[in-house]
Amino acid sequence: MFNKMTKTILGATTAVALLATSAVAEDWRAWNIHSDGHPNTAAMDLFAELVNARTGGEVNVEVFHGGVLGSQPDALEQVQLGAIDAGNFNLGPIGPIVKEANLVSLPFIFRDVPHMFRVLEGPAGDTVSAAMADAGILPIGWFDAGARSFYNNTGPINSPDDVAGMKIRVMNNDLFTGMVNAMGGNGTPMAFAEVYQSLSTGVVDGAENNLPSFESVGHFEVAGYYSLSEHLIIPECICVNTAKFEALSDEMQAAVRSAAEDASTFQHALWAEQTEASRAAVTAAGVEINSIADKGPFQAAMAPVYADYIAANPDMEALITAAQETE
Ligand code: GTR
Repeated sequence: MFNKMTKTILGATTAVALLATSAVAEDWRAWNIHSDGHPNTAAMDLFAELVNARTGGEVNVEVFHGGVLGSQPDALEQVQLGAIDAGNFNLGPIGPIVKEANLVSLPFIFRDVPHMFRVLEGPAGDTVSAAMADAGILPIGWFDAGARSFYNNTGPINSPDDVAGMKIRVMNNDLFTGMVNAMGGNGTPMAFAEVYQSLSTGVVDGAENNLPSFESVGHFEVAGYYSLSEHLIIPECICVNTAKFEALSDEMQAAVRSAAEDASTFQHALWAEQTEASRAAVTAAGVEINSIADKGPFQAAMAPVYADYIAANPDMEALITAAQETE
């Protein structure tokens, strides 16, 4: 399926590539935390291929997979500085840099993934995108990252009480630490690359992520219980250093944007497939996946997280209401 979709998309690029002018070529280094076999890696490879083809070689993207260019918070700083040009980023770690991005990192703010995309494509999403662009991190495509759920090596989680007392790794954002702490757990920010080791040595009892990431980096080998709390539905972006993007001609900007859009469409299809494949793979490996009949107590436990957040960021309240009221 990869090949067929890739060929169709590449077939449509020839005409656009002819638009390319003969300006000096530039090389963009792009960050990706994932390795081979993860949908975002295939989508970032397609993005690079399409940019190179559609700009007629005026922009050459090289993607560095596996997080070799650094941790996600460091890489984001590098994008702001222009030392890294682009990448596939999760909006979770963008929240500490761009306040508006925190809208999508509030636990249970979205009803499901389609709701999240409707918000992102509406006025609230425009506000988030504009704030990111102002901070130097311009989103030009949106990836599906499903929903994040808790996993651990002690037993199934069915209520917030089951999280109490557990040390849970979270991404770097105070909202996530607050989320786990509000259930009586101990939210522990840590780089993604350190989670496997920390789970296996008992430095943390659990973590939280979507099924494809839970599988792709082997966390299922060291955490046998995956509980479908689906507490965070955070999108990811293809983001570019704003100044670099704006320095391109209109034609080149359109070519890069269309590459990001097509790579995102491709990613969404792969994501749906991979989520099911990962579910099957981890189950076959002996992981116990449990659904949670009543998520109400988890949502109720988030009341202080929202209250504290809005008290500290009163200007975010309108955006939060707009997202919640989006049909
Ligand atoms: C993954 C996401 C990564 C990274 C990671 C994490 O699902 O794609 O960008 O944020 O989670 O937990 O750090």
